[in-house]
Amino acid sequence: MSLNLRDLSQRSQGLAPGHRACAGCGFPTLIRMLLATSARPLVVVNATGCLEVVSTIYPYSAWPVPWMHNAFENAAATASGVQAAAVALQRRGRLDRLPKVVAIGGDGGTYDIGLQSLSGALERGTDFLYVCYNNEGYMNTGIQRSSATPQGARTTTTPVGARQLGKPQPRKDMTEIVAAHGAPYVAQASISHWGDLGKKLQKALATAGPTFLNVLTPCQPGWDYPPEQLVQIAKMAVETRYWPLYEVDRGVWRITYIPRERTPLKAFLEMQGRFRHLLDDEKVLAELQSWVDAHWERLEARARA
Ligand SMILES: Cc1ncc(C[n+]2csc(CCOP(=O)(O)OP(=O)(O)O)c2C)c(N)n1
Repeated sequence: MSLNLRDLSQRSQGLAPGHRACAGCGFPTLIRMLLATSARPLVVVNATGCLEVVSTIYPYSAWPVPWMHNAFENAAATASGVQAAAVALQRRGRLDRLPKVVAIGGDGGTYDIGLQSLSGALERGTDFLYVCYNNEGYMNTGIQRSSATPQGARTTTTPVGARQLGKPQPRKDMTEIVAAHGAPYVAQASISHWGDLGKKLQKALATAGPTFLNVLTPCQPGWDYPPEQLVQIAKMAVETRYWPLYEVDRGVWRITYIPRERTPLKAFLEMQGRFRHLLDDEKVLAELQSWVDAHWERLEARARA
């Protein structure tokens, strides 16, 4: 299936208009791309979080495909059960085409609470795609920190004051953790780079076995930016190398977009209120920059190997 803008714009929008995501929210773009790029029927399993809440306010649903809500901690386990059921139904002649099962969770549901069930499904080799829509916090319950929240960010549980400048710890590297399970296709993407995201979705959907996509989807109230700057912020995350775009395809690491210039991390931080308290602190800025540089160098080394 081709991936050009004209074709995409003529395809069904997928997610119905009238979902209740905030203005300036990142994940509706991701969900539309997922639904537009899939060549096979999908069954979606959705962990608790903003996406589930805003797209399925009873008795309405914005989803054009079979969709199941499940508890926070077991999206991947539920997906494994749905996948096994689909195979059994097909074996009995009650299903013509095997659907692709897609589990979707926020970073809280993926990095923290759902990690054990995700790890189990990866280890069992379940044939499914897991998509983490990563807004770097527990946004649905009022902006608490998650292990995906970057160091220095202000959240309600990592406040800014005399004793602490936002979150003390750096974010967990979930993409590497999944890659370490040996899943056949693992990638990091951003809603700002739609072509790259679309290709990764297509690859992940077409690969047998467990596949994983970690997609940066900014959150307007949590990150505190003007809604119309959604795409520019996601783009700046990539340009500053804060959010590298890469894939691990059957163990081969490849950076899929290399920014032409070394844009300082500050350019990403200053677009958002959650980092406002850091902008005059040269020492903290240098620390955060060196964390980004070290991560990028490690990624480059893996891609060269
Ligand atoms: C086991 C469990 N713990 C806590 C909650 C309360 N809860 C509902 S949504 C949510 C935050 C979800 O965060 P994330 O997965 O990052 O998704 P987002 O809200 O950012 O979309 C929490 C803590 C819950 N439903 N179940």
